[in-house]
Amino acid sequence: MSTHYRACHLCEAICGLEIRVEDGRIAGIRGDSEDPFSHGYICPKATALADIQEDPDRLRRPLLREGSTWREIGWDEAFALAAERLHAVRAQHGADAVAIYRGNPNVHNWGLITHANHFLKRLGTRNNYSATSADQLPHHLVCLWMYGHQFLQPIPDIDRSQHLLLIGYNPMASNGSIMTVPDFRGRLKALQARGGKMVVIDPRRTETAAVADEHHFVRPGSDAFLLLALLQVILSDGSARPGPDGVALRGLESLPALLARFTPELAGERTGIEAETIRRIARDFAAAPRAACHGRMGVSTQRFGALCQWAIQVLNLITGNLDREGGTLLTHPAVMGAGPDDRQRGSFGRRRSRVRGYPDFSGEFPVAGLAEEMLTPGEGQVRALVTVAGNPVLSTPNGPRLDAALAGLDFMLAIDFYLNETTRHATLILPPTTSLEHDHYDIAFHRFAVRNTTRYNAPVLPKPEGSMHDWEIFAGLADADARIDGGSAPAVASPAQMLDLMLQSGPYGAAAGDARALSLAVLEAAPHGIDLGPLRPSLPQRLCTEDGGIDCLPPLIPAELERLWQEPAVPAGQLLLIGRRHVRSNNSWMHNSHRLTKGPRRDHLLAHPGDLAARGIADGAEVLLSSRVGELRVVVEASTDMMPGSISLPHGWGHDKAGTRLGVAAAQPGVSANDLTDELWLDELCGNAALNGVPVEIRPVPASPALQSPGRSGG
Ligand SMILES: Nc1nc2c(c(=O)[nH]1)N[C@H]1C(S)=C(S)[C@@H](COP(=O)(O)OP(=O)(O)OC[C@H]3O[C@@H](n4cnc5c(=O)[nH]c(N)nc54)[C@H](O)[C@@H]3O)O[C@H]1N2
Ligand SMILES: Nc1nc2c(c(=O)[nH]1)N[C@H]1C(S)=C(S)[C@@H](COP(=O)(O)OP(=O)(O)OC[C@H]3O[C@@H](n4cnc5c(=O)[nH]c(N)nc54)[C@H](O)[C@@H]3O)O[C@H]1N2
Ligand code: SF4
Ligand SMILES: [Mo]
Repeated sequence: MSTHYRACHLCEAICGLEIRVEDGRIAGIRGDSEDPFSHGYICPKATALADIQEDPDRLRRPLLREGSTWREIGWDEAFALAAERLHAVRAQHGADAVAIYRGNPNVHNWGLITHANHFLKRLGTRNNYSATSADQLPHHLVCLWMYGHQFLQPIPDIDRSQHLLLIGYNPMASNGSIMTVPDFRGRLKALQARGGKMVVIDPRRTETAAVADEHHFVRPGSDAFLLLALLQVILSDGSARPGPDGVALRGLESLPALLARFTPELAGERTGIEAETIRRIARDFAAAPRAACHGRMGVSTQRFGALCQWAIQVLNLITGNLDREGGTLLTHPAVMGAGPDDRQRGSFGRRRSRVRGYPDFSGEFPVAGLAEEMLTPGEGQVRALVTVAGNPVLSTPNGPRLDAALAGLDFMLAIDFYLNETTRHATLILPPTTSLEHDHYDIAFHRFAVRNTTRYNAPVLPKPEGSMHDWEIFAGLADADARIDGGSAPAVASPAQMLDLMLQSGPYGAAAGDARALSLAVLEAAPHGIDLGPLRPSLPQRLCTEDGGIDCLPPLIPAELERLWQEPAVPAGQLLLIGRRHVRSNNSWMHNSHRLTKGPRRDHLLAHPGDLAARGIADGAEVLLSSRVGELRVVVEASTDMMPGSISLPHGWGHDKAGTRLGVAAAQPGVSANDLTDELWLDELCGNAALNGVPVEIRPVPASPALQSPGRSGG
């Protein structure tokens, strides 16, 4: 028996794990009580790492599709075939005919971060897509505009804050987002014990709302009115104390006039929160000694997502909480910290997408436009796709349209260890090792953590014979691609070798004269991780704007304010669809784990009893749920935790697409919320998918002789 320490890579909380291995198999997983950041906290998903490891459905060898049958082939043959087919598409139709989609685990498995471009850049396509544009794109855009860098994201300093205002964010289920916060519950209890308070704004009384001091229902998609009213109250009260001191705050003086018309009365009509309550929320926030506002999926993926994220930054800034202990602060990670010296600042609108002219962000187009690039003929039409760790048929708006588009491609390559709703369209699937079979460093999420820590862990299990790590797959593909032109790809260092260099030359490395002199060897000797201290103020030094100040009023914001002003009110009786996450479910995968999927169903619709009664629908009935793009059958549960007019369905389910072999999930397939979300329902400013606030209708299933089981019945 052996014991291993390891950071969990499944979500953003990066909890420390203690993993016992017996006879080459995982015998137990529990929290690593010596992790200086998570202190032993874990959630139920961590133990399901054993299920991924053992899952007979997980692919172990390259899989080639011949018509409707699949056969395993060798790696060399697979690399050569992939390179050849992608080369042929480019030779005939040009580089842009190949598109790339990178899914969520790209930021959780470091070999994908360090090595993907070694191959993908060779494809030379401008058709890059990722989960970012169905997620946090507005955060990056606003930080690029205001602070000059997409990754300069101020993080709520929960451990020292006295007041948290959380909007469209459910860390009790998600364990945090753009705020790496292992044991949110424990940290919140400490905040409340020192007299602090948490206010939650959400159309559903969520698990987080249940432990809040105050929860207010908000009409889906209306948060921009609320946030602007909070700013308006604080500015007109004269209680603003903008900061940080010593930083030029460009454009701030224009805000009072621009925001004057966004009153609490208007916000009250639009949001459903009373004007007087809005005034009090604003005054409580402004008066709190140390406060932080954070908004996530609920406000990021809606039609005014970028405007909401801008308003949240301005709220923290005008109350003096930006770059202040207990407010919001930038992190100082051991590697890849954002600052004026790096090249990852980001860019916006340098190019336009071919079909609908959407702007790019940092070289990526909005994923809501991917299907139309495949379906619309003409020069530059996408004819091949490479997916890396993503399942966009279930994850992106109007999944069925993408599903149909994938079926018509000339070639698709998937780098993934499951045959699923998306990868079933591939000609070739290349499965990497599991995360426990390779070493791990969390490159992405130390950068967004509520405390500075660092942690490297060696592989828990040996690399099985004949398997490849993600990074080795990219190296193999790059080589095969180079060979077609008679060359060879440059040799690559391993992720660990790259990490060692980054650590040594980073802010805590010997090169910077730091006493800790971090290196790979130092981290290897400290498998529980190393604490680098609480977040600390760092402005204006870290700002990357041209004049070194903060742009409080980015050029496109006034037009956005006008767009919001013109936004018609939601018609009475209109139902609006919102999303939901559950602590035992992880995006579109891990539904093969019996340990996670057993128990009560979690893929059902939630609606207010009044909305059901008005339509003659009983609690527990099957209903038809429809939007502009589709219709599906689903079981509905009546819940007074829902705001009237809003209706909630989780995403990532819908495992009934033909040709996949998801064992356990097939018994409980669920339906996909993205059969109903709309590829034209976007944040028009940046093209981010508006997955929340989608207009939908429900009706009883008409009495019919041939009753089918729940599933997709349209789209
Ligand atoms: N309606 C609605 N839609 C949503 C959301 C919502 O809230 N509502 N949320 C959105 C958000 S925030 C996100 S991030 C996206 C997520 O959606 P996607 O980007 O599609 O990501 P996942 O659903 O996590 O799919 C992960 C895929 O990666 C594979 N995989 C897992 N680990 C590895 C690995 O180490 N290597 C490789 N090569 N493959 C691996 C899995 O088998 C699976 O196929 O969904 C978005 N879609
Ligand atoms: N267990 C688990 N954890 C996860 C994931 C998972 O799938 N499962 N996914 C991971 C990923 S990829 C991400 S991005 C993070 C996301 O982390 P969170 O942002 O915390 O995710 P959600 O649970 O989707 O929370 C969004 C909340 O917004 C609310 N909401 C919806 N529409 C509106 C609106 O118009 N206004 C307001 N104010 N609220 C609204 C919803 O009711 C919901 O409570 O979670 C990560 N962690
Ligand atoms: S909260 Fe996230 S990181 Fe922590 S154990 Fe659960 S899945 Fe892993
Ligand atoms: Mo996400």
